[in-house]
Amino acid sequence: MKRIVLLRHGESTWNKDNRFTGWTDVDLTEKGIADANQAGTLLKEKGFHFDKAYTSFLKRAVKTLNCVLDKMDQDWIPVEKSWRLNEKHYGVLQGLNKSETASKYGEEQVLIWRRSFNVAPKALSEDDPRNPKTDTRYKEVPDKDLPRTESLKETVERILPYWKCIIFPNLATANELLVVAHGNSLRGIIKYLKHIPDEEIVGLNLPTAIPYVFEFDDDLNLKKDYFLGDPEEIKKLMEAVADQGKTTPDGRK
Ligand code: DG2
Repeated sequence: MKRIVLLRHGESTWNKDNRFTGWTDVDLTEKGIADANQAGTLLKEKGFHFDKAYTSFLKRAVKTLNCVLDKMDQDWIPVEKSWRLNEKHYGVLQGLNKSETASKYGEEQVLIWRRSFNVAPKALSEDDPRNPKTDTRYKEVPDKDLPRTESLKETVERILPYWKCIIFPNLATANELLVVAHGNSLRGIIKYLKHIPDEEIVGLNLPTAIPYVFEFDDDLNLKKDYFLGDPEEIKKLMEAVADQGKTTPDGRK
C-alpha cells in the first residue's frame, strides 16, 4: 500500500481575520502553529514515515510543513517547494473581509467566488502592487503563467502538470508522500483524484491542519481516502469554513 497525505496549513493571520488571502504571504497565528504541531504528533502516532514532502512558496504552508516534520522527527527528508502548489489566486478580493464582502455583494455571489469551478474574481490590474510579476520569488516563472486571478479550474490547470509529472510518479519508488498546501489548491487535487464533478466541488470545504490520507494499491489505483481525527469534530470544522462566507460567520444573528 502507498499513501499520500494532503494537509492544509494551520490557521493563518488572515484566516483568523476572515480575509481573502490567495497569494498574499501571511504568517501562521499561534493557534496555527499549535494546530500544525498537533497534526505532526498525530501523523507520528499513526506511524507515518514520509519519503518526501512538497509545499508551496507561501510561508503559512512552509511553516506548517516544518512544524509537522519537526514533531515527526523527520526534518531531514527531502522537501520540494513549488509556486504551482500556491493557493488559488483571489484577484482583487485579496485582503477583503469575507463577511463584509457577503454583506456587500450577497452570500450567493461570495459562494460563487469561493467555491464554484469556473468563475474567477475580478483580476488585479497590471500596475497593482500585488501583481505576482513584481515578486522576485516568481522570477523563474514565465509571465504568461503567473495569475492575476483564478477560478478553481485555472488553479487545477496550473497544479496538475506538477502533480502528474513530479509528485505522483514518486509513488513508483516511495511509499508515503506529504503535500502541505492550501484550501483551494488541495480542493483542486482532491477533485482530480476522486473525479468529483464540477457542480459537486462547491460542497467541499477543507479545515486547516487536518491530515487527509489517500491510499493507493501497488498499481497506484486509489483505494481509500479518509481524514485523521474525530469525524464529528471534522464535520464541524468543515461547516465553520463554509460559514466564513456568510454575513455572520460565527453564527451571530
Ligand atoms: C484561503 C481559502 O486560503 O479561503 O485564500 O482566503 O487555505 O491559504 O487559507 P488558505 C484564502 P476560502 O476559499 O475558504 O474562502
